[in-house]
Amino acid sequence: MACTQCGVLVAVLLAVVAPASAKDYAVGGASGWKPGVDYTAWAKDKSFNVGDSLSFQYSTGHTVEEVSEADYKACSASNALGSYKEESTSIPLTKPGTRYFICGASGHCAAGMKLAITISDPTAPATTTTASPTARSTNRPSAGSDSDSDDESGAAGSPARLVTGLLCGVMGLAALMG
Ligand SMILES: [Cu+2]
Repeated sequence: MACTQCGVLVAVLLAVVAPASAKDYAVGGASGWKPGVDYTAWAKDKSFNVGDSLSFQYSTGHTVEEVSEADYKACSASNALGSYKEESTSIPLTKPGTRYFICGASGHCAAGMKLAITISDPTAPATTTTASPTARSTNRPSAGSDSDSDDESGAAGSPARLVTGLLCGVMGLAALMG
């Protein structure tokens, strides 16, 4: 079909749509940010990505201090990179790496109010390239199904294909009406 611009449009659309999958993690789940919660266990089964955010909910007397790894291990808030005490603190995860948070109230870090998370960048160039373009190489001269690759991507590309189809429809309409 004559839809040469669709590829570009889809790329733009996907780039716009992708951040919608960002997650906001309530630290500690229903427990919130308080002593006696195992935040290592809480974080264990979660994967934090750039674009997600952490939400700390706590009562007065507690704080959220972002600290270095060494200060995390030492439970020291005296060189905090960021300090929050609003009882509701949202931390946007803007770049990959490991970040450390503790409570600055005396003894609370030692009592468990410490959280370390590792943030990944899902858009990093890792496995995003498509499979090798050699699929149409020399063997099998008349297999019948090696015409142009319309049917090959199957389920893997279906959201993108759906968007493509929609766009093509809209553009077709526009063309008809113009
Ligand atoms: Cu505390």
